This record gives sequence, structure tokens and C-alpha cells, in this order.
Amino acid sequence: MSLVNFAAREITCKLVYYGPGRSGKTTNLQYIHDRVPEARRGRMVSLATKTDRTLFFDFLPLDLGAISGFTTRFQLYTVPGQVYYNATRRLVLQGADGVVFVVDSQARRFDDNVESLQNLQENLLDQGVDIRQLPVILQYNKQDLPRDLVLSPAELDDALNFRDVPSFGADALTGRGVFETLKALSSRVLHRLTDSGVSG
Ligand SMILES: Nc1nc2c(ncn2[C@@H]2O[C@H](COP(=O)(O)OP(=O)(O)O)[C@@H](O)[C@H]2O)c(=O)[nH]1
Ligand SMILES: [Mg+2]
Repeated sequence: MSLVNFAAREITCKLVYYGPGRSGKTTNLQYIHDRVPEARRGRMVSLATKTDRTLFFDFLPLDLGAISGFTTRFQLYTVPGQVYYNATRRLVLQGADGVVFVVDSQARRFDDNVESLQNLQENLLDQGVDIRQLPVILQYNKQDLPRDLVLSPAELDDALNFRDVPSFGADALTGRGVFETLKALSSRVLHRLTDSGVSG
């Protein structure tokens, strides 16, 4: 749920990067963080765990839009993908305004994507959120890998994108598709806010 600060005329939206372990969530955030001017971004906060550098969140004010006189601020979070970190995932997911689901396009990781997508749906449902009501974007990451190792965006759309949400092929390492994904999600989230009647 977005936070509205009427005194500061600022709206804070929470965007969560979800997906299986090592699909490229952290790489997305790192790429974005590196490209936002220092004056416009908060510090990247990292909560390292024993086995994984994934467990971190950060805070990024991004100039991605304004709603009738309000500044919008976006908080970007990643979740740890590993199955056993579900408690953390649930915590990070709480109050999310939108989700980027980062798919690992490698064919051998297909089942992990499905499992993680189901896990997202379950965790949202436990928090009373129907995934169909939440802005979600699919990102098919690692499209730079050799063609015989990865499924194409069209194949992944067929296999995973039942709800026909916006989807983007990406290579987060080089940044291809990273800002397209973020902009698609943030504009959906802002639209939703506008529709729900936040105004000056
Ligand atoms: N080839 C390729 N490797 C990637 C891409 N995105 C991330 N990786 C690599 O995949 C591994 C896991 O990435 P990371 O961002 O830590 O995954 P996370 O667990 O989802 O946060 C790292 O070695 C990354 O360098 C990509 O688009 N292409
Ligand atoms: Mg990570």
C-alpha cells in the first residue's frame, strides 16, 4: 500500500523484485541504482545472509512521474529466492504496490520459475491480495545466453504469462530491458493510484 505524506506532498510506492534464486533480481536493482543520480537516490542497504548476497533491499527515489502536485518516490526491494527464505519473502512482500517477477530464461530453470510464481501467488493470497489485482510485470532475464540454453520471450509468455501482463525480455547484466521493466511497473502503479483517487 502506498504511503501518502500530505505535508511533504510525497507518495511512496513499494516495488518488489520477486523470482527464483539467481534469476537476476539483485542485478536489476544494482543496474538501476548505478544509473540514478546520486542526489536522487538513497543508499543501497544490503542484508547479507550466509549463503546468498541476495537478501537486501534498497531505497531509490526515482523521477518516474508525478501525480497532481505530489512527488513520487519508489522503494525497490528484492527478495531472496531460495525456498527456505519464505518468511523473509513474505515480510518484504508486505504492502507491495507492484511486483516485477524476474524469470530466469534458462530452460533448466523453468520449474524453479513456476514454483516461485506459485509461491508469489500464495504469499500474496495469505496477505489478502489477489495477484490479479496487483500490478505485475514479467521480465524474461538472461536472454543474452545462447539460444539453445534459454526459452524465448514468446515461449515464456506461452508457458507463464496466463494473465497476459506486460512482459519484457532482458539481460540485466548489460541493462537491456531493465528500465523498460521498471517504467512499465511504475506507470501501472501510478495509474492505479490516480484511479483510486489520490489527488491534491
Ligand atoms: N548471462 C546473464 N547472467 C545474469 C543476468 N542477470 C544476472 N546474471 C547473473 O546471474 C547470477 C545471479 O544474479 P543475481 O542478481 O544475484 O540473482 P538474484 O538471486 O535473483 O538476486 C549472477 O552471477 C549474475 O551476474 C543476465 O541477464 N544474463
Ligand atoms: Mg539477489
